[in-house]
Amino acid sequence: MSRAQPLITDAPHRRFNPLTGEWVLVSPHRNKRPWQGLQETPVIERRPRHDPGCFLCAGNTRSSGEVNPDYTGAFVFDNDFPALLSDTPHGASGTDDPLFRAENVRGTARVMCFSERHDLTLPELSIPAIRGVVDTWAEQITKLGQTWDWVAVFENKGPVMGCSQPHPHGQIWASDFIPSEVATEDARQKAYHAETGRVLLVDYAAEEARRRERIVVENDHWLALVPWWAVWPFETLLLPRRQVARLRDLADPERDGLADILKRLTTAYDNLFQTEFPYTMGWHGAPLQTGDTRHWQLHAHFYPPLLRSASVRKFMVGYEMLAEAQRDLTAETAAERLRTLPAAHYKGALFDGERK
Ligand code: H2U
Ligand code: ZN
Repeated sequence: MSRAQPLITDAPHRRFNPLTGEWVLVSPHRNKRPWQGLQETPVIERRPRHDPGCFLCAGNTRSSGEVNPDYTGAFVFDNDFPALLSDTPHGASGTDDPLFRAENVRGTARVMCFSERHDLTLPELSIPAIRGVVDTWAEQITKLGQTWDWVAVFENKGPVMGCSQPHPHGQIWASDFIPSEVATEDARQKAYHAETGRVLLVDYAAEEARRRERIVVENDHWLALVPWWAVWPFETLLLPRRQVARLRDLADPERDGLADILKRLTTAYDNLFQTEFPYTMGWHGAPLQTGDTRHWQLHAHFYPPLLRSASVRKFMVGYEMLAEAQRDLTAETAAERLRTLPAAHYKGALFDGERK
C-alpha cells in the first residue's frame, strides 16, 4: 500500500501514536451496525455537602484513626495504604538471572481532596477552586520532586475506574524510578528532538490548532483535543500552547487558563451522557532529577471508558489484549460530539441553582 495516498478515514486503517510508538486499528465502517443497547435516563445521585461516614470529608476520622482537619479547598494527606514505602531496604531482592529481574524501589503516596465539598466533582467547582487544585498539584510536584525521580499526579474518577471513595479526590505517588509509560514518552520525545531539533507535542499542538477537527475546547494558553491516535472512545490530550516542561513551571495566567479549560473539558464530559463521567486522568511532565528538559512538553491524558451511554463502556478485550487497540468511532467524530455540547453543566438545570 502506498503511504502517499490520502487516508480514507471511513475505511479501516491504522493510526500511529508517536508518543508511545504504538498503533491503533480504526474501523469506522462498523459504526453502521445496528445497536440494540440501552437508552437510559440520567440518574442523579444527590450527595450531601458533608458526609459523616466519608473518610475524606473535613473533620472526619480516616480508616487509620487519623482525624482530618477542618480544611477548605484542596487538602493533601499521606495515603494510609501506600503502594510505595520510603524505607524499603535497597538491593535485598536483587537477582542476576535475566529471566527473573527485580529491583527494590522506594517512594511515597498521598491523597488529595479537591475540595471540602463532598458533593462537587471537578467540573462543578468554581474556577478559583479549580485554580487551587492546579496550585496544589504544582506545589506537591515541587516538594516531592526534591526527593523523588517521578511524581505521578492522577485522578481515578467513578467506581467503574476503581475509585474507592465518593469524595472528589486524586492521588499522588512519588517514586525513585521512572515508570514505564513515562520512560517511553521520554525516550520518544528525546528521539524526535534529536532528529528534528523540535519538540514533538509542540509541533503536534500547532498542527492540531491549524486543522481544528479534533479540538474539543481551547483558550489562549491551552488546547484539549481527541488525539489522532486516541484508543479510548472519548480520550483527550490537554496541551499548553507554549513549551512547558513541568506543571510547576506554569505562569500565573497559564494556571488560570488551566482552571478554565479543566472546567470546560470535564463539563463537556459530564454533559455527553448526563452523568458524572468516569475517567482516569493524569499529568506527564519532565522527570524531576534531570536538567535536560528540552525535548519535553507537559500534558495531561484523560482516559474515559464510556462508549455509548452512562453505563455502556468500551472493553479492552479480545483483539485489543492479544493484538492491538481498536476503535470504531473516529477521533474526529468523538471530538465533534464533545465540542458541540451545551457549555453549561447538565446538573445546573436539574438542580435549578439550589446547590450553591
Ligand atoms: P482511589 O479512590 O483512587 O482508590 O483513592 C483513594 C485512596 O484513599 C486509596 O489509595 C486512600 C486509599 O488507600 N484512603 C486512605 O488513605 N485513608 C482512608 O481512610 C480511606 C482511603
Ligand atoms: Zn466526603
